[in-house]
Amino acid sequence: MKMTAGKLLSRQADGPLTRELVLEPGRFGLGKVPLRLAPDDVASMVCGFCSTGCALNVHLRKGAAINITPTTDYPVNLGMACPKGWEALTPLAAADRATTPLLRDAAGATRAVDWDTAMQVFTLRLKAIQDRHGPESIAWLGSGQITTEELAFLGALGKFGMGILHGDGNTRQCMATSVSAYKESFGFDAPPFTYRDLEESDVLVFIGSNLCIAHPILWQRVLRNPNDPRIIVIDPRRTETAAAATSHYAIQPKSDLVLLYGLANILIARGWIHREYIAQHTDGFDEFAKHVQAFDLHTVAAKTGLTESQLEDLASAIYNGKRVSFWWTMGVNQGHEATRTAQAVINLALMTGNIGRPGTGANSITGQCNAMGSRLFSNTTNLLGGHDFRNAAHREKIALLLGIPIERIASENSLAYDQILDGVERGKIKALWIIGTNPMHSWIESRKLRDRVFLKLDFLVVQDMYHSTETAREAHLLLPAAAWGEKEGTFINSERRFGLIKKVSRAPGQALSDFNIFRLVAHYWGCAEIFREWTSPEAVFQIIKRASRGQPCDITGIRDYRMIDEAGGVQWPLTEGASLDSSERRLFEDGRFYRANGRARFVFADPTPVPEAPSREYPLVLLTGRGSSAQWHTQTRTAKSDILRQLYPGAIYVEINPIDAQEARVKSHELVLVESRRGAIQARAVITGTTAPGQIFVPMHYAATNQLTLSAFDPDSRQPAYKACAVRIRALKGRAGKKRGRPFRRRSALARARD
Ligand SMILES: Nc1nc2c(c(=O)[nH]1)N[C@H]1C(S)=C(S)[C@@H](COP(=O)(O)OP(=O)(O)OC[C@H]3O[C@@H](n4cnc5c(=O)[nH]c(N)nc54)[C@H](O)[C@@H]3O)O[C@H]1N2
Ligand SMILES: Nc1nc2c(c(=O)[nH]1)N[C@H]1C(S)=C(S)[C@@H](COP(=O)(O)OP(=O)(O)OC[C@H]3O[C@@H](n4cnc5c(=O)[nH]c(N)nc54)[C@H](O)[C@@H]3O)O[C@H]1N2
Ligand code: SF4
Ligand SMILES: [Mo]
Repeated sequence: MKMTAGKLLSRQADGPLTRELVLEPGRFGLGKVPLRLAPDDVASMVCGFCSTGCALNVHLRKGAAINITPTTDYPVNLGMACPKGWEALTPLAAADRATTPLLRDAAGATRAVDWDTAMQVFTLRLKAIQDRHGPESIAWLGSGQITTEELAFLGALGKFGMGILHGDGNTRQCMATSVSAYKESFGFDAPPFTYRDLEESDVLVFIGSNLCIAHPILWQRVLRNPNDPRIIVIDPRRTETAAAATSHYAIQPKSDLVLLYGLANILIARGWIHREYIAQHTDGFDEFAKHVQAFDLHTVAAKTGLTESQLEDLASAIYNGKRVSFWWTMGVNQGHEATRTAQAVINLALMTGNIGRPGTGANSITGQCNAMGSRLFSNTTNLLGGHDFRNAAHREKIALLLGIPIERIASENSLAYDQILDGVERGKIKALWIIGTNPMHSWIESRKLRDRVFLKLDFLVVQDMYHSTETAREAHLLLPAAAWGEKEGTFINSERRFGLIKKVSRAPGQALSDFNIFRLVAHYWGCAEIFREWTSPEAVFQIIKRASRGQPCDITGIRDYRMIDEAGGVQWPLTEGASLDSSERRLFEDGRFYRANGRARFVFADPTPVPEAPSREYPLVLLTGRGSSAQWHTQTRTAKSDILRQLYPGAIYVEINPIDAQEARVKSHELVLVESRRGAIQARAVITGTTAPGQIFVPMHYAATNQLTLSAFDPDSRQPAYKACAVRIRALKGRAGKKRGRPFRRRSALARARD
């Protein structure tokens, strides 16, 4: 149902408004922060796309940002940048920037309104819903692409100021699995590595990571490795990374857990393990060793599609390496048993003593520029600074620190993203506030989201830099946000490094930084008192510091923004008084983990069946993921650059193996119908050996892709399993454009393997 101004008023009339609004618009002049840089300055700041966290020099002329070059003396990228970084200024100037708040009117059309009207509508509507249906009736979805200070503000405002119980973010789509895995295994969400480890290993194992495309500058770091390293890629597809590796193990999709247990079994059986390390620093090894005995060579080969000798090679590469590092990304995190799979990677590193030394580690590479900020400071999956909502002492600590009554801090965790959407579908959650994410495109099984979830909402607020995104177009109220380059704050990259972003450009029209929007909301909601100290991003950074004290992510030793700027970023932890003696630091060098007894834990479970195995009717496995280094997610930003647009196919395409293409009578560049039980889409055929027979690949950057995917989640992390569901293909044109192709019937290798 679309909300209209008319409906809004009638809802206000029939919904009791028990609280009074605080309206002092005249007094609340936010103004625009003046540029602090000199008109012809060069400002170095971290990139706003991926979690690599490269530093870019933005060149100003007469106060206008005109060009970008990569920063040469930054420890992350050493003068390199990928196409997105070079083109980072272009999306700011796009014609579809949201420049004023937009409110949907009675006819369903939107009209521009001023901030006062927008904030009145926002507050009245949400308070009316909350008063009538209780604190569980509104929720927010945030983003790993806004600053740490903005995430902390949103989390504190939502939970402590507005009394919202449920808030989550797009980090759930991406990193929830690593968070759960690290928490259980290490006692804290702590990726242990520093990027230098990429250069110091002699064996690098990449599991479900297409580093060349998704983290191109990290791949450059691998190429700088002077040890002639053995690079191993475990991925069903022969990706750019797999093709460049020493060896590629093309496993059957979602057979990773079996593979990793099988490798553990070989290593244990041959005594290729580090007994001393296991005894001194870990718990649960004996049970684990017993558990993996069932994963014998024969069974593992049959389930993974690898040969027994490939398995033995892989195990001996791990054994023979002096410094073995394991790296994983979405091929692991986005699966139905993802947390256990990530932990199986961790187990391999622990049992071989490959952790806490240069060139080693069980290393999850994160995704978005500030996924790490979201993981620790967004007050969603954990209480500010990696604390626990369910722990009374933690609640007391944070209440004291923020000067709020402890009753304002819920003693329960928030619902996860998918549970929030379920709540909407069941009519329990009536309003959503979506900030810096585009779920209409990126969420799994998007038809369901459109037809069964969003339709149920009484009120949808979207806060985005563009008015044109798939999600913004559904909004009852759109709040125009300033973007990267138009505001300041910090991002935390994959190796735990705080980096700075700066304001080098003015936001268009009335757009405000997310930070200032949150300040406005606090004011109009009537809870600005709690946020007296939250006057600027840097003031909030000081609050975050205090919240981190005594935690593994303690950053009380980072003085201020200037220190981050001058040091080339600072990795957590840095405790008060500690000196920053190295620009690249890794965790666990002393073998002490964050669990109460200081030991890491072997966590494991039995493998479970995939939620939707290929069948006669839908014989192929659909893989999805990143398509090129020039495309970013739902393409709201990268599609705005003429230069980037030349670097990838403009229309949706599907990669099909030649054998499957022949069987379905599909020719190169022809249109293909790709169908799952959820939907059917058309895509251009790219016939390639990259995907194995029985599998197809469709990039996630085109909105149609998620019409095919199936709502299935890892039970521990509740991260969506984007990477495997059953589909079929059909040629839309026959050979000479006359006949329709016959439906594709061959049994996939996976289906056969599961028999
Ligand atoms: N250019 C570009 N870079 C990006 C992004 C972007 O949109 N564009 N997004 C960023 C974000 S948020 C993220 S999370 C990262 C993602 O970075 P990656 O995880 O590296 O990227 P994906 O392509 O999603 O998935 C990686 C690989 O997993 C493989 N895979 C699929 N199923 C399985 C399986 O069952 N087992 C194994 N072992 N592998 C499997 C896929 O074939 C794919 O090659 O990239 C970040 N970097
Ligand atoms: N099929 C399939 N689906 C996937 C994946 C997959 O591998 N396969 N990967 C998943 C993963 S890992 C991820 S991380 C998600 C990403 O999914 P999304 O988060 O939906 O993707 P983005 O396009 O990055 O969306 C960010 C939004 O924020 C806006 N924005 C940018 N900067 C700002 C800002 O400073 N403030 C505000 N308010 N808005 C801003 C952008 O315009 C855009 O609309 O997609 C997931 N979806
Ligand atoms: S690799 Fe990532 S951080 Fe570096 S320039 Fe490219 S998108 Fe930006
Ligand atoms: Mo992601």
